[in-house]
Amino acid sequence: MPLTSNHWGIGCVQVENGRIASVDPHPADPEPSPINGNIASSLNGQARVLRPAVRKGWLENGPGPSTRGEEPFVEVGWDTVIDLLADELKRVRETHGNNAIFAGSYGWSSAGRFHHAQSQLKRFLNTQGGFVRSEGNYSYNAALGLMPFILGPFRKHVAQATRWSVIAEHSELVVLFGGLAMRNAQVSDGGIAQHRLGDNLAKCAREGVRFVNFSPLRSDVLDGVDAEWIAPLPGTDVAVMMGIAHTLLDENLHDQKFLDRYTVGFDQLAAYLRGETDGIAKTPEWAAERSGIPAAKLRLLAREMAAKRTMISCAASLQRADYGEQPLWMTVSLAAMLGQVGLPGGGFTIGYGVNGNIGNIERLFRPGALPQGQRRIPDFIPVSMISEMLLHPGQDYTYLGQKRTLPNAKMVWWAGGNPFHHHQDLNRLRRAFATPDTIVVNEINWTATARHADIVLPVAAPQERTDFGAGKSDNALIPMPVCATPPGDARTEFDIYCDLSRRLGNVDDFSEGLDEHGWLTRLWEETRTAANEHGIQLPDWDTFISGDVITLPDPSPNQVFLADYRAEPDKFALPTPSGRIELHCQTIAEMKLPDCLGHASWFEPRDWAAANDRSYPLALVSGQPGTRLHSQLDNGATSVASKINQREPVLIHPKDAAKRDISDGDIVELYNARGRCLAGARVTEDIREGCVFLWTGAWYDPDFSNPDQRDRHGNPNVLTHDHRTSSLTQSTAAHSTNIEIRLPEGSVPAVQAHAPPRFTFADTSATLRKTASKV
Ligand SMILES: Nc1nc2c(c(=O)[nH]1)N[C@H]1C(S)=C(S)[C@@H](COP(=O)(O)OP(=O)(O)OC[C@H]3O[C@@H](n4cnc5c(=O)[nH]c(N)nc54)[C@H](O)[C@@H]3O)O[C@H]1N2
Ligand SMILES: Nc1nc2c(c(=O)[nH]1)N[C@H]1C(S)=C(S)[C@@H](COP(=O)(O)OP(=O)(O)OC[C@H]3O[C@@H](n4cnc5c(=O)[nH]c(N)nc54)[C@H](O)[C@@H]3O)O[C@H]1N2
Ligand SMILES: [Mo]
Repeated sequence: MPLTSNHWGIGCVQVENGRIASVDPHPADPEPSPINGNIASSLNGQARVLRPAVRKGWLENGPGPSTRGEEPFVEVGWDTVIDLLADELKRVRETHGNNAIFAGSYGWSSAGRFHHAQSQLKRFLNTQGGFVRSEGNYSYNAALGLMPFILGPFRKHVAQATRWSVIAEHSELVVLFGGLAMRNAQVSDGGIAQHRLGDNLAKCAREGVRFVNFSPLRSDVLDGVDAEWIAPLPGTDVAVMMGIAHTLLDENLHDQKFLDRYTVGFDQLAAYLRGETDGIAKTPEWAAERSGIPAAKLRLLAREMAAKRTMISCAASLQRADYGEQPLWMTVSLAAMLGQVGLPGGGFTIGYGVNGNIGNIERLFRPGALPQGQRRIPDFIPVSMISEMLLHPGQDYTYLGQKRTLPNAKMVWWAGGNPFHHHQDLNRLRRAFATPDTIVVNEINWTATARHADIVLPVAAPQERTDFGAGKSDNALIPMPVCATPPGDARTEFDIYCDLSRRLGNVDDFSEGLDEHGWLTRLWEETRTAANEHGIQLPDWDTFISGDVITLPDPSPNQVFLADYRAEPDKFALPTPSGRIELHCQTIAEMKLPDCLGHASWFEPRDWAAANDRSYPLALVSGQPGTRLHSQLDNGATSVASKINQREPVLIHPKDAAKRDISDGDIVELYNARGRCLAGARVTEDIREGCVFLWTGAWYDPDFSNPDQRDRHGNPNVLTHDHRTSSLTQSTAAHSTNIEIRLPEGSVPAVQAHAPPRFTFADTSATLRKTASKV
């Protein structure tokens, strides 16, 4: 049976009548992902983009700002759409220049080293004079920005996370801030051949490691490890950590020798904790007022942490929140005070659980991948400033201490991402998406982003093209032979760009004269050469693509984060200005930012700070869904089976539900000043009182007949704000949102997100006649 690889794991593809019938578990994977259950049903579903489609108004009136998302589409042939695109690219380039093309195109797209959607688009546009890109991500952007100032490059450090096998052997206590959700560990970017976290945590449990989980949701840790569950109000972890740190200081439990040798700036932090700088001592009582966690509990935990070999884990979710830099900085500060950084099973890790491989496995070398070509335009935006850029071109902003200006995008091209899933404040994003002249989206399915485009290109899914998979932190090489032909007129993006660059007169710049097979064998040869350098012989392409997964050795099975720095702090000095861990950072202090000071600091989340009248008393957390990857294949069987009355489930505590007459299974309305959505109530004691949890990724389904364009389906991003964490890193802050919830008035409309958009047969417009005459 042919294999396939996705970000959530490998699978064996069953094909019937030329279409994918199911994707079954691979015997090598001990914990196969149920997300595979979405593939066949979604790819054969009615939301599939089958033909190139153009928004009616764009076809009739040409490019220009317009309210998008409501109008019907006209399906056209490939020749027509290639002409329309070639003409529009030329027009934008000639009238406004290449820096009016925004192709940041953020998103996870699909696994596969060659057909990677963003790489294909960026490579193509680089052969056409370039584009404005985006920098960073929605996942751990505050960490990417902050950590180099205080510790070192985050991506490199997260790859060096202490292994769970080391924790099982050496740790006595693991304190988790934001849990370690098994549902998230299904996923690892680029692919994951074997899910190992469950086994490794079971080993910790057998060794008697104690887990404490600070999290609004009890199920954020594997049941088997029997974690103590402590549920602070979301966004108050910094206060909790400060309460613990204050106790260490107060009871002289901090490791002054470690602080002196390995860190700088502890005195400034200590003065802040004692209240010498702002008059507020960050005592456990002070922390209790903010977080709701009793002071006595924090004191006991502080003593236990100092007495035991303790690993502190800070989930990436904590930094996807207002002032998200602070929990990171405070995690590092607290671990430094305990003095166990660099010891086996001690210290801290930021990002366990953000992908299934962190702390479990690493890759040996980088396999071949499609090169994106030479960058032509230096300009970029921090990725979560998309609405800001479209609504306020020319506006100044600060980022990592630099003053920058937002570009003026006339053409937007998105491939492999779903901003109407991933961005915050979708009503604002709709206003932003009305401003460009032209929006192009390549998609498999009619997502909300495709519906907000002018030109939609139907593309092949991973199982409909030949490729090979290799996760960014995995140890497997996975053959991905083509299993089915793409439906309708859908085709690979490589083919589309070949056609388009041929029409624009420079196809060889893009293809280098190679077809799909030529590229795959080139990238595989690069992979073989890299393997050879590690003494590993890989088979030739034909043998590999018709064979099974190849597993490579783990380069560092006993890894301990920062062990080298602890052993020889001068030889392995950190790449910070001082070469030490910066508990106070002079570089950041000198930026004089109002929202990020020179050391870890407490800021109240914005919605709480603004809420004088408490109209929106519930904290909304919108974490990653266990039944899919973000919004991908949301119309697939596993995802659909989890919905309540067609809506995304929202978890609510029995007391909060009772106050509002809400019963389990009810359709409810979530609302605040930014927007409204419907969802299905799941009443459970697993969620903290005062907090509701709505999974991300239900396809945004605005009801245009409703004055507030209420989302019918349960997408949390109609409620979230799109302010950034701080002016230091400009990162998304989705987890800091307050809402209210009620039973909706009157009857509720059916969800329409999984149906195709409206199609029409526009009269053969001037645009069509113009292009037809050229064919
Ligand atoms: N409220 C809230 N919002 C969040 C988050 C949160 O915690 N809360 N989390 C954030 C995080 S961490 C992330 S990473 C983002 C994720 O945001 P995205 O990465 O944008 O989400 P996906 O649903 O993975 O979108 C990928 C899209 O690419 C399409 N696709 C897949 N393969 C291909 C291909 O080969 N070619 C093309 N052209 N398209 C393809 C899929 O159909 C899908 O629509 O969301 C962020 N948004
Ligand atoms: N199945 C599946 N797995 C995925 C993904 C997916 O879409 N589906 N997405 C992947 C991606 S792109 C990413 S970036 C990672 C994200 O990985 P994380 O950032 O770890 O994931 P989240 O689900 O946002 O948050 C994890 C938990 O943090 C808790 N939490 C939220 N706010 C707070 C808070 O203020 N304090 C505390 N103490 N806890 C809080 C929530 O209870 C939540 O369940 O997941 C990856 N894994
Ligand atoms: Mo992410």
